[in-house]
Amino acid sequence: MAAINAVVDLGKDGDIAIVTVNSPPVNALSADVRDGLDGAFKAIAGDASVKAVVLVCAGRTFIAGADISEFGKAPRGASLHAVQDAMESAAVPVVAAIHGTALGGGLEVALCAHYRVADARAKLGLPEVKLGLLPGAGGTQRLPRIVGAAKAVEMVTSGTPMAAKAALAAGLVDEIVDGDLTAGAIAFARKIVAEGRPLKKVRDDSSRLGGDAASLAPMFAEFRKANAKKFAGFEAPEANIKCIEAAVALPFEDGIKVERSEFMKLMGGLQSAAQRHVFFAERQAAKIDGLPVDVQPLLVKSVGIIGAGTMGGGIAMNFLSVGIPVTIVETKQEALDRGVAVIRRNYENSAKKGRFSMEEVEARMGRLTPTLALEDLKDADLIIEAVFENMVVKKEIFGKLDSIAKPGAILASNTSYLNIDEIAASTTRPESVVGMHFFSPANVMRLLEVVNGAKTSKQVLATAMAVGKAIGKIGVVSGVCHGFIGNRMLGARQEQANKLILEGARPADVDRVLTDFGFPMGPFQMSDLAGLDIGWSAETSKGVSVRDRLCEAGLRGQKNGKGFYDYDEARNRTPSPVAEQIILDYAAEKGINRRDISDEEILERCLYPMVNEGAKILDEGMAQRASDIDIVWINGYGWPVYRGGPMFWAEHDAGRDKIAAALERMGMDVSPRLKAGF
Ligand code: 3H9
Repeated sequence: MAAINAVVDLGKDGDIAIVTVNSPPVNALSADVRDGLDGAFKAIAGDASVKAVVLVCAGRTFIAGADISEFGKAPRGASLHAVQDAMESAAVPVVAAIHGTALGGGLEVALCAHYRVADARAKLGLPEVKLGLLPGAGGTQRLPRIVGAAKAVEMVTSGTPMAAKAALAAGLVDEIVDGDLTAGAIAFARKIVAEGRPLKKVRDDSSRLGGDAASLAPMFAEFRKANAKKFAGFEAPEANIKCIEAAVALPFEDGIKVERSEFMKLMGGLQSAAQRHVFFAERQAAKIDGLPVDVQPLLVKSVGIIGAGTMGGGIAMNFLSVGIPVTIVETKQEALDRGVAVIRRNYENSAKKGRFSMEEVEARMGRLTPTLALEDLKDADLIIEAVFENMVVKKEIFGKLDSIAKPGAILASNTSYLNIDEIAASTTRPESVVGMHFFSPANVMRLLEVVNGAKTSKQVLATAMAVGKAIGKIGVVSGVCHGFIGNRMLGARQEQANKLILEGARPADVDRVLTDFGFPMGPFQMSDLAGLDIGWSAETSKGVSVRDRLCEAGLRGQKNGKGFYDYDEARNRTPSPVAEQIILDYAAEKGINRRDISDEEILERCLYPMVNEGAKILDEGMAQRASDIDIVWINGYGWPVYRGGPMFWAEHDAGRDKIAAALERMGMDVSPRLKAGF
């Protein structure tokens, strides 16, 4: 085997040339890879003894796409299009041998091979939409020519890959290889040479598109309508659809021009920059600053959960679903039974929707041990306390756990506000105590704030992050402060929202401005959903806030159909006149002169203080990096991903200086970072 360069080799097996890409971690199409492929195909073109070519990748995957880290930088190396042309116009058949994930530019390269074979576990897809992009290397024109326009439009707008078996059925791969992929691909190449099969160019065959522009117009119209809500706010899905329409309506070369122009528009836009930022930020969040390389996470083979309420049950499901047994503890049999029943019902509902079988429901439930005895947690590797937010209760539980849990067990609290260090101090092993703050519904929401106490050991912190990953969460490390990263910033937003409705904005105005911005719901819709009476009690209520007054008047939010909004049986909402009057009366009592408040002011007052709080969180070292804050807000609070998170938005859209100036005008204490940079 001869090296073309550091990342591409060219070898031969008799008269079959083998081009191997070896560019860890994911064989992305960096300048070096493109140069290597360019060199390899040039060498092959000059070698008359070659009868066919196999393109294969070393390591864990076939080419996983263009190298995203090169985007936005000056172009370097061979162009991808030149490499694709060289493959497609090769004089001998080219076979792409796919394992792992052939994604984006990777699949687009494979689509320029004349044939494709795949490992049975391989996946093939065009996920560019998730980066605010579209496949810019012919994918929107070639994919529909194989799988049809209807399937292609679904694939490019969802970014969801196709499994090898489905790809075989759709004609996207020609054969599935059992056993060694390279050997299988070589055998396949020999077979097509022996059979004298043609050099199939995907671009030349439009017979599988599924119709012409006129006959497919209703399909596109229907697709847009069905997905309007899902795509709202995003630019990339529509651009992807347009390109598939072009594949149907135009000759290949003209379709490519449409693709190119739409790609360049997206690539130069803020949404793609934001979504690419999020891609890297998500991976960065997993890294713990200053973690010594020799620190290995502990093994977690069994979990104990205290509290079988909504949070405890949701948390338990995460573990049961990935095969980890859970012992769940409650104080009363009735509450325990109710919690277990909710878990079962959730699983059964998923099974009814076809997500998995009823046997799987039983397998998951079989891993759950309900108990009333805290002592039953003595063998658990990880214990997560998920009782209500009360420091006295939590300290008591941790004190007891200290004498029950085995040495080395991790003691975690799901608290969303309280001081982990104070909780840890009720044990003799604060190094084993950590915060694991799940978001509701805990079996669905991807965010996990991992709270690093003053005495939490590095190994325990690393284990909590690793456990999060194992159950499919995105862990973000937070320091100990009131509300940690997410709720602390939420508090800054809520404070302004509460003031705005007294000063003249209506709750529905505040909610509309934030949903127009891209949040799935506004602060008052959120309060209604959570329940206005969380943390409120009739006995202690002093009527000193709008919330107190609403609760005193019997408004509890969605749970009783009355809150800032009235809800009908289908949960449709209309602004509540009762709430409105309570707000007006309260404002009058406080002597507040109500005035018209613009949408712009609502947006600025809700979001700028949040950014400021984020900057303070960085000042205090409570978050490891600004991008972690973005990940918290995108995954825990519905910040629109195409706006990159609050810190990205401040930096690249709203402008840090503008925010700082506005906050000064509001008389707020401004973090110096807002001027200096995050
Ligand atoms: C595209 O192709 C555009 C074209 O249409 C046209 C152009 C003209 N580039 O996720 P992991 C890094 S757009 C650069 O933890 P996994 C990643 O940052 C692209 N780097 O592994 C991480 O680095 P680090 C379309 C990349 O096993 C490391 O690799 N393709 C790229 O859980 C490991 O990643 C995509 O959107 C990349 N393309 O998952 C696919 N991909 O270790 C994006 C990964 O320093 N990639 N890295 O943190 C993925 O979906 C997953 O990485 C993959 C592996 C499924 C492949």
